[in-house]
Formats: sequence, C-alpha cells, structure tokens
Amino acid sequence: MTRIKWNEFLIPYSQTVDELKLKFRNLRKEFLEKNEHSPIEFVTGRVKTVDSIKEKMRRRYISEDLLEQDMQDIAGIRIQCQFVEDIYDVAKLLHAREDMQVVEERDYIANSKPSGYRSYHVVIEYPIQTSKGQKNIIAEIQIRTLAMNFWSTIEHSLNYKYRGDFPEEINERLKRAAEASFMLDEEMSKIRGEIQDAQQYFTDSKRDINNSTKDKN
Ligand code: 0O2
Ligand code: 0O2
Repeated sequence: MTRIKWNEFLIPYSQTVDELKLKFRNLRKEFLEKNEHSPIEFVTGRVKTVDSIKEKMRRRYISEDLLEQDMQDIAGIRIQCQFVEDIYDVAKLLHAREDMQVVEERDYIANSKPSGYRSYHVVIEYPIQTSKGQKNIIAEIQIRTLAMNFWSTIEHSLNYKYRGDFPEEINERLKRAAEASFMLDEEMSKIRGEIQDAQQYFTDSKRDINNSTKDKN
C-alpha cells in the first residue's frame, strides 16, 4: 500500500472548497443586488483535517485506495438558510447548475437522525482544473437553517467532550433542544411572509438613504 502524501492529496480539496465558497457567496450577492430574497444566508467551508480523515477511515473501514470515492466530506461546504423552504430552493439550484453534478442526497429533515440532527446533505461531483488536467472531486454540501446549525454546533462540541456517550440527562436535554429548534423553524416558516416584507422594507429604506446621501454629495 502506498503511503498518502497528505499535503499533496489535499490540494484539490482545498481548491474545491475555495471555489465553491466563492460561487455560493456570489450567488447570495446576486439575489441581494436584484433585491430578491436570498435562500442563502451564510456560506462556510472547510477541508477535513488529516487526523479526522484517518479517524473516519478506521471507523468506516475505508482503505486508502477507496478514500477519494468513499469519504464524501473531505471537502465540506455548509450553507445556512433563514427558512426550511429555502433549503429545498438551494437544493433545486444545485441540481440546475452545469458546473457540478449531484450524485447523492440525504434528507435528514424529513428523516432526522436518532440524535435529533437535522440537515439536508447533497453530495456533488465537482470538476477542477489542475496542472495535470481536469479532476473530479467529491464534496458534501450541508444545507441547514440557522436553528439547525445552532443545535448541531452545540451537539458537535459536546460530542468532543463525551465522545458520543452522553449522560442520560444531557441526552434528554439535547432531544428537547432539537424539538425546540424544530418548532422555532416551524414558527418562522409561518411568519415568513411578514419577515420577508420587513426585510424588503429595510433594504428599500437603506437604498433610499444611500441614494439621498449620494444626491447631496
Ligand atoms: P470547527 O471544528 O467547527 O471548530 P473565510 O472564507 O476566510 O471567511 P474560513 O476562515 O476559511 O473562511 O472558514 P469559514 O468558511 O468561515 O468556516 C469554516 C468553518 O466552517 C469550520 O470551522 C466549520 O465549523 C464549518 N464547516 C463548514 N462546512 C463544514 C462541513 O461540511 N463539515 C464540517 N464539519 N464543518 C464545516 P472550523 O473552525 O474550521 O472547525
Ligand atoms: P465532522 O467534520 O466532524 O463534522 P457518518 O459520519 O458515517 O455518520 P456519512 O455517511 O459520511 O456519515 O454521512 P452523513 O451522515 O450524511 O454526514 C456526516 C456528517 O454530517 C458529519 O460529519 C457531521 O458533520 C454531520 N452529522 C451527522 N450526524 C450528526 C449528528 O448527530 N450531530 C452533528 N452535530 N452532526 C452530524 P463527521 O464525519 O462527523 O465530520
């Protein structure tokens, strides 16, 4: 078995994350500049650390030869949305794009994980141009609301502390917090029209103020 040269191995993943972050952030900008509601609120991304890759290889019995195909989140992008409805709009946008190919989807919103985790995962194949020509890279895009992200960030940090083996009381609290986060998303969806009108009003007023300041100068 050849030993992986990690620095070299991760270069295309880092390029993938950089390009995707830029593209999705620009998509948000485009919506805002056209004065439309953007289904994308924030975009973050990261390349999995070597330690984390090795740990997942052991846990999932992934061999070095199959690493590129079988570990789908070495390049990870996270798209946060205001409303649950936005998540499905983002998923549609991903399907319609010609610069990437959706290869798998996991809807942990309709089917939340036993932990209470909710998110929509889209696995894509993304072509990058390297010094040796084109290379297709697998990347995982996690689409979630701000509330889902809040819950999973806290649960993820606690996981580091307890290594998944939560005391019963914490487990119960996390489940209750997941239900509260679900209800928050539902409430926000119900008043979505009101919130969007308010946001539109705020954007229009800001533009009027900017224009009148420009006129004065
Ligand atoms: P941890 O473990 O959460 O503490 P910039 O382009 O300069 O604004 P930067 O600094 O490169 O961005 O990072 P960015 O894009 O703002 O966000 C990096 C964070 O994204 C990571 O934080 C992760 O929390 C999060 N993230 C994004 N996508 C994924 C994903 O698919 N999986 C996971 N696990 N995390 C993701 P940290 O501090 O690197 O890590
Ligand atoms: P990281 O970088 O620490 O976040 P597996 O890891 O085997 O369960 P698989 O089949 O690769 O999963 O894909 P899945 O379940 O679609 O996505 C795994 C990723 O989803 C995790 O990455 C987390 O980012 C997130 N995730 C899944 N379940 C949970 C959960 O219960 N709580 C939280 N907070 N996040 C979850 P990793 O591999 O853990 O890496």
